Amino acid sequence: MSTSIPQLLTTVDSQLRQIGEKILAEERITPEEGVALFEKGSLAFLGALANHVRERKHGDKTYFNRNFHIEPTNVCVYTCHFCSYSRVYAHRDEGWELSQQQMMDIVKSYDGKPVTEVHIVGGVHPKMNLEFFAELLRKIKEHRPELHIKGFTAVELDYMFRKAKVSVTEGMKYLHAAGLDSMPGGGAEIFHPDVRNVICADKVDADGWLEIHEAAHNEGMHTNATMLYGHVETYAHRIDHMDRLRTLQDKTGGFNTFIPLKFRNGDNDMSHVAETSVIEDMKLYAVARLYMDNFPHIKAYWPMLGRQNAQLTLSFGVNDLDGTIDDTTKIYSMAGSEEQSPSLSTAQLVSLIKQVGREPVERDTLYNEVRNFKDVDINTIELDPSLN
Ligand code: V47
Ligand code: SF4
Repeated sequence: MSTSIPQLLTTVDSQLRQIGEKILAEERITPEEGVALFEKGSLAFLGALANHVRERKHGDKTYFNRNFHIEPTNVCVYTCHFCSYSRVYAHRDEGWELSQQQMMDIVKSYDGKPVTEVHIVGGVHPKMNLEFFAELLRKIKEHRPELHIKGFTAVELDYMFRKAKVSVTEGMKYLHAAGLDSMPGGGAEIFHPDVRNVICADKVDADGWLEIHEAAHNEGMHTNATMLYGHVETYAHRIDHMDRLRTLQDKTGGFNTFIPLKFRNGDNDMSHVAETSVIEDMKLYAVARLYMDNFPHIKAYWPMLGRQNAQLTLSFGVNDLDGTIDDTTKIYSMAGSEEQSPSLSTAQLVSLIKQVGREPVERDTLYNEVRNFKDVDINTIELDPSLN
């Protein structure tokens, strides 16, 4: 693919050509150039460049992990208009609230199974406080010390810390000591206040979100970052969002993965907003790969995109397909995502990756390689009992 890029550069206008040359020379592109890529870059142009960067960083390697989700509650004090999942506290009888025992039962149901990570994320319930979650973390670690706990968006933590009247640094140290290993990237949405004030005015703002991730990085923890795209934001808002993340990453180096999340319009206050096309989605992944030069990984979340589109992203800069999530993940199925009951066996995920000529690698949360499936035959893989 990379040998054809110089030829491709002769077919585009001078600004795109200069951007392309910078990318080939491993130079950083500016916010203006990022916007120009969205405005003028064709799918073929963006895809070729993003794939070049992806292969420069990772070759054909495509990571996934074996994880499961716990969603403690969908009761939430906030009112994000894009959210199909939450129930306000007054209507909490329509939602769910898991006890510590119920959550430990979920953890125990994976005993003996080769999962490496539990991902804990949910709504912001006014009664599930810092102490409640610290206790849960301790119990999980006591039961299964080697299980990596990736938990709580900056939105959940901001509320927990403020309610407990602790500083962000104190709160983060406390949860880290209780067993929290890393943080997922949710709650970022679009940072720019012109958009944030329209779609999710009442939760933590951009500076608060970034402060919490910085505190986690200062504690030596890694975190992810998301961007909810494809609703009322402009290209400039997307680049502004990515730029704030790129700037923090320059300072801390604590982000592992950038995860663009496609807005799904099922059953929420923004159902009148049309969803983006697959072409727009692929362009977004490609620009993300090109702009976020200091983020090691770009992840596509397959339960949201569907399996075939997730395969397609692997040619547009993506090198990670998340994990073999089981069907407790409701935030997307409730918003009308492709996968109503998202669950893939390891064999199925490996096959998806191999079908598009990439090299499946099981990783742990910190991208240490657990197993490389390069030489595994996909015709016999379903027969391997360890991969179900
Ligand atoms: O912040 C909510 C998004 C996020 C909708 O770090 C929606 O590994 C689309 O952040 N359409 C939470 N998206 C989930 C999240 C996540 C997911 C997978 C992996 C990781 C990780 C993090 O879900 C929210 C919000 O941006 N979301 N509603 C919707 N209608
Ligand atoms: Fe609550 Fe998160 Fe839904 Fe916003 S996106 S309403 S914070 S559950």
